[in-house]
Amino acid sequence: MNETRVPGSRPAVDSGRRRFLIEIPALAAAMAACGPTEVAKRTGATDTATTPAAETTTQPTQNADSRSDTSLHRAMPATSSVPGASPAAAAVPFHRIDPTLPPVSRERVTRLHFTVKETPIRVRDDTVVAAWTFDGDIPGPIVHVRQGDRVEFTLTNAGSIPHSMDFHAAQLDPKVAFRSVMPGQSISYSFAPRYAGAFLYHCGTAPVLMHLGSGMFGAIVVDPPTPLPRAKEVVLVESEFYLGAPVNGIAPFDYTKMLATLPDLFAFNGRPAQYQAAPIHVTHGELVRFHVVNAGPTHPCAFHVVGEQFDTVYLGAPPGSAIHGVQTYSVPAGGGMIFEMRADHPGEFVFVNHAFGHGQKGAIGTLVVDG
Ligand SMILES: [Cu+2]
Repeated sequence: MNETRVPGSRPAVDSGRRRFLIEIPALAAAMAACGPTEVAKRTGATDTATTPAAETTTQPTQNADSRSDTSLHRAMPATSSVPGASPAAAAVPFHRIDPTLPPVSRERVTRLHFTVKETPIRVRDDTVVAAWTFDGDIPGPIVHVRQGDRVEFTLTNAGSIPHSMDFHAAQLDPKVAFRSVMPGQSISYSFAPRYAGAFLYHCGTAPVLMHLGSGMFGAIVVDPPTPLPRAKEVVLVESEFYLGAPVNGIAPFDYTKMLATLPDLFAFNGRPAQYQAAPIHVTHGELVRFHVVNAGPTHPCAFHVVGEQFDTVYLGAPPGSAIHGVQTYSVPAGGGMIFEMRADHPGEFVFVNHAFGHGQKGAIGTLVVDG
């Protein structure tokens, strides 16, 4: 923003949807909190957050992004939307999300540039949602790096309201690195993961429940310095859907329902039951490693494979924190764990959130062990 005003007050000049949004006190406060220049000045050189875009605000430092400021909640839009020209719901195609963990780069520096896109996404044959996304999909791209390697990250906000990025694999001042970025603006920061594991990333703009619950999340997998044994590695990001009545065939995410914490649907990788329709295949005898990240935003994921046991579950950074001979283990909302099993019996094995009301709503899939 390049104007100075008190959070919650009306801007001197604005128009269209932007004006409508900014007249909502919550959004005005959130947008006012996005002036990073003063924040960066105050925080010194302890992190690498920078602001490529020129912003000249003299707004007093705030961070609506990471505080539980309930006053911000009252005037938030109650549902997500996808402003601007968007395809008709019927024209939005379905695609399965490939759960395969991409190979880790040989480079010691990983450069990521994500773009926020507010866009309709077909999550089932009969359901198109008004999603807020990283790079246009739910979940965002799978990131795979090594412990200690540097991640240089840039977020560009091509959406209509402020958004941000909170990497759970990073240890940074959230007021700086995870602050909101205005529409049309970018933010950059870097970090070197201290621990290996399967971590969540998500938008941290207030109210986080609304942004996380509207599709703004993904997984970053951090390998330990000594790689784990070779395996078929898949990433499953569980999430919940709280949907309002469709408008022109597109169902918005519903904040009131998010607060009520009774989801309409669950999913692994953004599509309810997609791996029942198109299972994940592994080879007989193969070690299978599930990186299970729970985006929530609210419920745990009691991860279980019917007819199998986990030889190892890494509760924290592998190879430490391992427990063995596990039937089910809950991944908390905002957490990630690594589950290993040996595919030593051919057949079809259902993996599920064993909180079965949640499994029944879509947190379920099939692992086929080809004989
Ligand atoms: Cu957001």
